[in-house]
Amino acid sequence: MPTEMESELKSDEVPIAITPSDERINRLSRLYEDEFGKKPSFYVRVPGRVNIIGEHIDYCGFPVLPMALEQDILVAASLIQEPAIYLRNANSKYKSFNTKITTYEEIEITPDGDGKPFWYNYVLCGIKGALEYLENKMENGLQLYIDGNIPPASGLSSSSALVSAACLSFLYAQNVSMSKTEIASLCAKSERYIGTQGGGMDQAIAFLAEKYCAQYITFQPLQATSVILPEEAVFVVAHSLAEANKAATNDYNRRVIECRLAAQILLTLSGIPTDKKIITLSETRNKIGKTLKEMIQLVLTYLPKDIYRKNEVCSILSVDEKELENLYLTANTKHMTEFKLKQRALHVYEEALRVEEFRNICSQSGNSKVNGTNGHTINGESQNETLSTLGKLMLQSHESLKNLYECSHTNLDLIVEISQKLGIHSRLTGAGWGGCAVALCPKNLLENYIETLKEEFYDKHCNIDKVDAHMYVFATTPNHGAIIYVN
Ligand code: ADP
Ligand code: NG1
Repeated sequence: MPTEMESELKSDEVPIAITPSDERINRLSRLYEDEFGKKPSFYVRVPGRVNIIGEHIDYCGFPVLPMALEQDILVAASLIQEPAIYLRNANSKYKSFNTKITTYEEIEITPDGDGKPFWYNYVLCGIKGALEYLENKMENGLQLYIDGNIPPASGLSSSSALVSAACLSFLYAQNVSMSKTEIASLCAKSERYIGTQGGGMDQAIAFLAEKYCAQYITFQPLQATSVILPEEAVFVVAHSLAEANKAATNDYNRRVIECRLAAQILLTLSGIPTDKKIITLSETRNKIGKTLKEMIQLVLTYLPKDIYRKNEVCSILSVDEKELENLYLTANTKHMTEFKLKQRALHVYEEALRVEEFRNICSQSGNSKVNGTNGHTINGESQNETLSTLGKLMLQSHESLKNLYECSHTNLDLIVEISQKLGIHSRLTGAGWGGCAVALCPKNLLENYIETLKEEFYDKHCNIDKVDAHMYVFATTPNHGAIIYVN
């Protein structure tokens, strides 16, 4: 089966390579064989990601700047001749699950008793999305064994890696190939079956990532441009030890719909006719035709209040409450009666500006490297200045997420504070309310920085022995995107 696909493979499709023989693959292969009585016929590997800057703006249509991690979801798979999925997980906390598959309409994604999705629902999201794309034409079922090492519910995209790995495995099993951007968009759509209205950053970087560089990702159309990060910078991820499952609360969707309402109001009050369709803050800016800085002023003019009540929003948009709920709110936000529109819109436009600034600084320092006027070695002073400017943008991002977007956590704030005392700037990464912080650390301070976090945060604050803390704080290097391994 893979031979045909391999011969037709285009450069913009997910790469297919010979399965490497490493300890992790070999272990997964043994587990697979013990369970299913045969060796897997292919593997799919999808990385997690850390977002360097551009938080909570992908669903508003603005560019983001993530990179893929070494940590991933690895799936061992083989085809079966019945319309069914058999799911196993190398981590015993994730229980086995089997199900018949007929049509995508019949795949139900329901939460467990705590209102949290069962782990296998993320797999079902990927399969549901793929089946919908295939208009229910399915040739093979699958036996899947999953091994993931991305810290879950921590803002490093474990859920998207799982959804994407399932979707990619299923499409490959049906002999379907797609471009990386097509499959990334399909996976973003598929993950929304879990109930959260994500923007697509995670699935985009999962497929479009390249080794050694971050990606500047734009939406509509989806596109990724490599960003070379300054040579002297190391991005360190530190877990706050607070997990936050996005789909278990309505925190995430609340922010999404507050942005939708802010966008609709800005357009309406600017006198531009709306067709009542959902519009993003980015589309609103395009329609109004203003710069990001001008949009910030417009937010202060048209959305001056700290709190907007439902009836006020209805009256500005000339809709009744039922219409407002049906047009703009999600199942888990319909009951909301108050909205913070100014704060959310300010964060979005200001964060979008920070992403542009961050990218420009990186490309300027990258260009000077190419031209042989490399600031890293020739002028240490200018390199320090670059890192400090980039770090400050990350710190401003954190402050904004904490104060305007209200999605930080006291542990994250403490990590940021401890880092700052060493002159290192950091920010929460991913959705927040817990999860991880990412710090921009100059290479020469790396060892000292990680030791300080182990002592001041993990040991003193969380009672975690310095020796065990290495699991929670690590330096990253940008990794490549999804890949399929065959024999
Ligand atoms: P994240 O920010 O990591 O994407 P989410 O809250 O969106 O966090 O999703 C986390 C959920 O994804 C977990 O609660 C679990 O259900 C699922 N998940 C993550 N990693 C794995 C894994 N290795 N195996 C099974 N399920 C996983
Ligand atoms: P995490 O928390 O890493 O899964 C979520 C969204 C992203 C983006 C960020 C905030 C999903 C699948 N992911 O990421 O699209 O909005 O929050 O920037 O919903």
